[in-house]
Amino acid sequence: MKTIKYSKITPESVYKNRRSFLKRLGFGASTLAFSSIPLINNGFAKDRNELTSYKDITTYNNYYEFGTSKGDPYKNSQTFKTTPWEISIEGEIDKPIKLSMEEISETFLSEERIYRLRCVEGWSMVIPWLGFSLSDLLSKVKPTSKAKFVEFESVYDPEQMKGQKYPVLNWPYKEGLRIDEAMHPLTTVVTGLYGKKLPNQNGAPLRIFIPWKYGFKSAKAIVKIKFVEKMPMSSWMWASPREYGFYSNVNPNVNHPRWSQATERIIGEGIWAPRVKTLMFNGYGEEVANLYTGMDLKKNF
Ligand SMILES: Nc1nc2c(c(=O)[nH]1)N[C@H]1C(S)=C(S)[C@@H](COP(=O)(O)O)O[C@H]1N2
Ligand SMILES: [Mo]
Repeated sequence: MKTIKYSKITPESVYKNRRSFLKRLGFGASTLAFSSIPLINNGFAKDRNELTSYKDITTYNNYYEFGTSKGDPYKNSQTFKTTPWEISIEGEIDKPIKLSMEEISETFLSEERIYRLRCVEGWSMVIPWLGFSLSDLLSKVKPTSKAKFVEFESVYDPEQMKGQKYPVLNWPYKEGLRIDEAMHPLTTVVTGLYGKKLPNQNGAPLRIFIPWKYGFKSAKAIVKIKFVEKMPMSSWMWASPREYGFYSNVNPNVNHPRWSQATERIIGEGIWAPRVKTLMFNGYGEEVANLYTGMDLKKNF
């Protein structure tokens, strides 16, 4: 299996760090290889936990700033400048701060995190990300009593990002989470993949990844994290509120108005491979279902 091959090329420091992270979450060392993805093989799929190839992860992308076709981000983002880069943390907090990418990499050690990405379009990949919990970063600031949500903002630079010259979305790309969702240990700041620095098309130098939500919640090339009182309006909610809600938890029981969400196609298996069943919360229910106790997830889609 590809995963075993990959573990051989993972730098030891990454693994050591991963182990300590898993300990903190209460996992034993024996669960190391797959602890972050649910071990589910629903019979007709070959192996839904197999890592997607580096090539597929880096050439089949959604990143509308660089075009709306899957191959566009790879083609059009190679010369995108990611240095210098600063992230501003602001809004309803005691002291707003700006952090350079260098400060972030020095302060927070990235570790390997294998998580499944499920796009709202009905395909999925399993990706060996490098990253750290967003809560590590957010716990450095003190939200005011008004703060209820966090809003993420991607970079706005139409000279470098030609897609921003077209009103396909309201630029800059924005997303949002409730504070408890943002503070959940699975919510990840991504800095790399396959043991390497993050490619531009995947959101360099820094993007968010929320394993139990549809891919579009995971904003790329982040420049701002803002604590706010009211539920933020994401770019996709602006574009089509009927189709894209604030929560966007992966949910096989709630269809997109134009298609079913019950199954998904695993990228890399070829177009004839059978689709596999989509799992509630993308398979991370044990970890995150308690965030939504008592909520009607059909209404709060
Ligand atoms: N800034 C920005 N972030 C974005 C997008 C985008 O168009 N712009 N697309 C989203 C969608 S729909 C998906 S599925 C994932 C894809 O991430 P990947 O290319 O790393 O697989 O990024 C999300 N983040
Ligand atoms: Mo997506």
